[in-house]
Amino acid sequence: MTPVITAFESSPDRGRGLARDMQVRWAFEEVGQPYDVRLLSFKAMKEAAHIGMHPFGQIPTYEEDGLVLFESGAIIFHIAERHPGLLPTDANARARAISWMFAALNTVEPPITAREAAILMERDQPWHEARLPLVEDRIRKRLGELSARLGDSEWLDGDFSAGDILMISALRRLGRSSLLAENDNLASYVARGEARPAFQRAFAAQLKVFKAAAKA
Ligand code: GTB
Repeated sequence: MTPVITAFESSPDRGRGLARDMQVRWAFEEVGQPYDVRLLSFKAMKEAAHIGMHPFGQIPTYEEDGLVLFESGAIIFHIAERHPGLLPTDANARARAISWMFAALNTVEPPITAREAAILMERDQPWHEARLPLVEDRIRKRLGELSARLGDSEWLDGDFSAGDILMISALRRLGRSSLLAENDNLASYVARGEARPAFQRAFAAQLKVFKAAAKA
């Protein structure tokens, strides 16, 4: 069976490829695995049929031959385990690439999503003006550390891996903020990821969905 993932019927990111189906699409494209997409409205995401697949009523999910997965990191790990190309075969190098997957999700992305929440949901709070610079400093610290580790390397640890998909996806969430540009090598790293043909195909696919929804 062709794997099926879920995605927003009309993404609030307006086609910028920031919703988390994007990194799953990217992983599929990197390994050459065709996939289908089931689009969901916000209402459908909170209905029993979807909650049965995703306890938190979110996208993305993954379905294949009776297996249902949620959490983009777990889905990408599953794809990477099933197909060559996203995790090294050498056991130690593979373990290091998996560490980078966790680092992206658990260490680098949290302050970035906290900033998004501050901007999108906390703007009216009396403490917003004081909190935002604190959150941004936390991001700056992490990006400085990541930048120092990446140095002049092309990817995080040798060949491109699932760790790079997740790290670049986390950094892309900074959008047009100047935070990324403060570290030239991180801005170039993201640009290198975005230039990959697999990224381009994944981006075009999610943009097509957004444009179709906007027309309807
Ligand atoms: N930890 C989970 C994972 O990695 O899969 C998080 C999944 C998640 O946050 N899903 C979001 C969702 O379903 C969409 S991707 N939200 C609806 C809800 O919770 O009710 C996050 C996202 C949403 C919107 C933008 N944007 O507009 O730019 C970017 C990212």
